[in-house]
Amino acid sequence: MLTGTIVKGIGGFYYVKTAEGLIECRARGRFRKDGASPMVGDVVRITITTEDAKKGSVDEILPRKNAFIRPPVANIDQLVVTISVKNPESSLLLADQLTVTAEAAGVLPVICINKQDLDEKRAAEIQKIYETTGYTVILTSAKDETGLDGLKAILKDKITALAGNSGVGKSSLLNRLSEGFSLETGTVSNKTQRGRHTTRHTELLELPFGGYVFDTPGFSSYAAEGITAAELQNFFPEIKRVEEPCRFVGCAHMAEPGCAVKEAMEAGKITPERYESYQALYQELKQIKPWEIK
Ligand SMILES: Nc1nc2c(ncn2[C@@H]2O[C@H](COP(=O)(O)OP(=O)(O)OP(=O)(O)O)[C@@H](O)[C@H]2O)c(=O)[nH]1
Ligand SMILES: [Mg+2]
Ligand SMILES: [Zn+2]
Repeated sequence: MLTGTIVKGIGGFYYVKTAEGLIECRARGRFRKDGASPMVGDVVRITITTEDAKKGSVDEILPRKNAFIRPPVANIDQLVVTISVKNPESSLLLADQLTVTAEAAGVLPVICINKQDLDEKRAAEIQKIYETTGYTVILTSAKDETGLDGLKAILKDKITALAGNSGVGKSSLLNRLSEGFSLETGTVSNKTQRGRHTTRHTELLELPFGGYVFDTPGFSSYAAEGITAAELQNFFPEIKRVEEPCRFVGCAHMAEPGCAVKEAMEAGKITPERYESYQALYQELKQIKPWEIK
């Protein structure tokens, strides 16, 4: 029996990196029945099934540290939330769906503002918005190769997933980090200002300077999974830091009178953009019935 890590999964095949090399595996039937199918990032036990020792079967998934549906990854140390300054237009709501998803799983988000070359001023504005969260914020340009040392320092010796909507430049950034990477990159449509969903499958890559990184496909939404509207405030660090109590116990910080969170926003401790994301996500989570929460 061999142990390894799933680095890619395509069409029912899982590519498992082991001490004996890369083995193409099928999952055993019972995974499908249990509903716990293997994910990229899973540490698994496999059995070799062919004489040339190139193929095998996944027999067991070892306990996960964490697992996400969007992006579809398991066992990460941190999530790099990638935002583009423009082309495609920066979607802070999408970014905040990701920071909340990470926080809810106990994973630290890092904010990467890419395509800095396209609009320095807007890049600085987005940087300011995220500085109030306390998260590490970096500015990059995969085109001009700026900010890459900062990105490397964040990725070094950790297991990181790069996430963000299609076209923000996740694969382009990774291609700049190693001579050995040749990830496919796409274009952004001039007409719709959308990426083309170039990366179709999550892939786990080994960094030449230590650590591992997942390139993931971009999605148009990252619905925060498995949390309730009432819990949402715990996943906005700048809201959690508000010490003054609201007038009403159990205040949802939506539009109640005497809301300390609203006051903190007016005092500049929370940005209007993040507060807006909180409110939009709260509304969204409120629609979910309790029995729909996993
Ligand atoms: N100007 C500029 N263009 C960039 C930068 N980074 C990426 N691009 C361009 O943006 C487009 C999309 O880049 P990708 O790396 O494919 O984006 P992605 O996030 O991997 O997208 P998906 O795989 O579809 O999720 C390509 O045309 C890149 O050349 C940057 O820093 N500046
Ligand atoms: Mg990509
Ligand atoms: Zn309140």
